[in-house]
Amino acid sequence: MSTPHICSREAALPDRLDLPADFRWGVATAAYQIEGAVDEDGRGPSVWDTFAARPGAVRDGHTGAVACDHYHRYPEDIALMKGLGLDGYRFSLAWPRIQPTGAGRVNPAGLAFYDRLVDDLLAAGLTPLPTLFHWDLPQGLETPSAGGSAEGGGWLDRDTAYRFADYTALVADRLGDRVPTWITLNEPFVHMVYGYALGTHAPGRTLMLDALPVAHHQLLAHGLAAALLQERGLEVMIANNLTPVRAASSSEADLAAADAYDTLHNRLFTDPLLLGRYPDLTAFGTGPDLHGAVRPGDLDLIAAAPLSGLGVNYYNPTRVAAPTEPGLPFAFAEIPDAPRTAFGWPIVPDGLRELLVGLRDRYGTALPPVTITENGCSTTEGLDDPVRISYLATHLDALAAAVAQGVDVRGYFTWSLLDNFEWAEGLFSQRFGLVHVDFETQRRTPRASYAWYRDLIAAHRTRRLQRSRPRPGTAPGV
Ligand code: IFM
Repeated sequence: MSTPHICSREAALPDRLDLPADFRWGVATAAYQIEGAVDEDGRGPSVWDTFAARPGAVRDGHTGAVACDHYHRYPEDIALMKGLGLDGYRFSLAWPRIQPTGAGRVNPAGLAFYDRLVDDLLAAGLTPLPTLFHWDLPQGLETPSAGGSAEGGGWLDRDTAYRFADYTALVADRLGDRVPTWITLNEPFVHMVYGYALGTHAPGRTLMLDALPVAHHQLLAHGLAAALLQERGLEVMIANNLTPVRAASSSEADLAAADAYDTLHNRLFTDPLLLGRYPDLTAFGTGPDLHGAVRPGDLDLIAAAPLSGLGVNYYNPTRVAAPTEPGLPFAFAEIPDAPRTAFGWPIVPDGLRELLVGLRDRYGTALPPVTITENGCSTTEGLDDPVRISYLATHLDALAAAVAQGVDVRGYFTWSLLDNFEWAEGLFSQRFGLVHVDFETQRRTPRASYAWYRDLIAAHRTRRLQRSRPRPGTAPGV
């Protein structure tokens, strides 16, 4: 006698193709990580040029001076994207290429580069999704010239938010006729922590909790820029690195530590954007004014411009325990039994579902549609990269599970198209690309994951067509 099936097809977990018909597929990159050409055509220096030149700041002394030479090779890179059959391409604009000192004078050659890029993307059938700031602040704003504000430079200085707004307006005026949706900032949490609290990224400040005003000034910049974009009829998103936070145990102390970390990593940015207020930051030694950075009206401005989408960059969950030493109100704990990427990051695909469902449960109707603006892994594999394929496949299954649980997710942009300059890790050690880059010759070679992603997109598109075709017997005249 055969065993009865206990799991019908209908009851099976959704798979990675069970995504809405209009779901958008893409890849993501960032200017300093791929462009190179840092001294060409009038580009000014960025804080990353300065930081990478410091002995010991970046592994093996690498810099982004050449990176993937995308500035010259972008037609080849667009052809690679076209080969994937993508809907869109998320990239960032280098502010110092457009305004060499971060204020005032505009560099026509810098704008012209992004003009060409946008035109060529559109010609290849790809929707451009630019990010206005992905960490390469013009050096001129970090070290203001005489007469500039002396609050500390960069994002410690409130004035940087207003300079960002000026830059946004001029770029939107140039490209807004062809670019419908804009991402203001990439990962303001990571930029604040690594750039200003710990000093492992540019500009290399080690302020610990005194870095908190950086969060507010970035959010203020977002709010000012969002208003300008919306005045021009453009859609606005912001991309942050978010993580589901797990307590190491159900003890009160561990739960409190997990709550504190969740507040710092996730709610510090998402609450003001979606709810118009900061979470309780007393565990971090400040009130809701973030060490005096918040001025009347700022929060209204930050929340005023409705987001057309929230960009979520997901890499892994974070496990947290009560601190064992004075200082921060949490300590990091290992995630047991998880496989790891080359970076050592735990691979936990279900963390993506957990994060998305958690966001929906926390913010309810205040949560705009979500797009996964980054997800991917670094591996030590060569051209054959089954670990990357499995990472992408399992994370997309988790995404489909979140959609099945009612979360409105509109797209997925994998990090990254190319191996690239991975910040403090330099060029060679953390390879995230669907396409391998030989940094000596700049030869690009698609990995197995490139073909896998291309086929997945094609399969989803076929399903899309099948779904949009009228069912037999229902079409008019049949
Ligand atoms: O390379 C980075 C990217 O710039 C921001 N998000 C995480 C990626 C991998 O570390």
